[in-house]
Amino acid sequence: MAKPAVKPKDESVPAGSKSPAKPPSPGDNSVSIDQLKSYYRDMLLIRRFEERAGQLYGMGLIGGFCHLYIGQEAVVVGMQSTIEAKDSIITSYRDHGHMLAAGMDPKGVMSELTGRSTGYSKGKGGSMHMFSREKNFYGGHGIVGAQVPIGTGLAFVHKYNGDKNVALTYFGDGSANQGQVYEAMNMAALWKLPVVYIIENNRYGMGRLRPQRQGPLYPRDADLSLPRPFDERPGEVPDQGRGRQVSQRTRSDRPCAQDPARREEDR
Ligand SMILES: Cc1ncc(C[n+]2csc(CCOP(=O)(O)OP(=O)(O)O)c2C)c(N)n1
Ligand SMILES: [Mg+2]
Repeated sequence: MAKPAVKPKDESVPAGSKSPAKPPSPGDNSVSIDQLKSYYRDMLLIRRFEERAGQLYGMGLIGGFCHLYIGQEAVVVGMQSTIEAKDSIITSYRDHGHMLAAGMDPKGVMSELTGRSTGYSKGKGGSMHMFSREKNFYGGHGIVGAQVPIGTGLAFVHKYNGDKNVALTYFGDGSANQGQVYEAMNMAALWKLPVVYIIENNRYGMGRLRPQRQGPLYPRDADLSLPRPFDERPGEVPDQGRGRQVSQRTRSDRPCAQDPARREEDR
């Protein structure tokens, strides 16, 4: 098996553009071979990192929880490629891939997993509790859905400061029914906050298959007039153009147009 391409620690490299490939310009949905290769390398780094973390966990060298991101690599690499260095990122406890995609040092993440003082939280946080102000990565949250109001708060800060940055807020399909998720989304809609909510639908709530009858994962309430430009389905090839469109529209503080077809479908 190929050795993971561990990149040298370089905190000056911005999140989402750490790869050598030139980031695409706004409105340009084409993807070059170099970009595809760099996305593939980023996904492979996450996969190899997680395989190794799984091994170390099995050997008892990682204490506490260790939630792997195997199979979901394309979600975070795709979305990170649509944002800029100062944009904020926040996610759930399944966070190793997000940290690597944000440009955090794999050695720092692995050190944290194995409880070393050289880890991102000095070895005291473990898998679910790592942060990097330099990479604008705000965790790593073990309470299901807790990162959604916090991510919405990060978006409030961006709006308040007028810095034109966005907050990417990732959460799982098993969190989508939480009350705090809807409360946060309601405030985001009312205040037109620059937040992009990404539901990572792996069809599981941790280890339990989520019942299909749960219904749609996105807001169902007509009063919650959030823009909902697209929803990805498991196995669908991530479309960077659409991802970029969402990030850019959110950044420019112009809510996306409602999708009347989708609204009709919900009735
Ligand atoms: C508030 C709260 N309730 C319950 C739990 C227990 N719990 C841990 S993971 C999980 C399921 C989360 O599923 P999802 O958001 O889809 O994440 P996935 O594991 O699929 O990535 C639950 C209910 C928790 N951590 N926090
Ligand atoms: Mg899930």
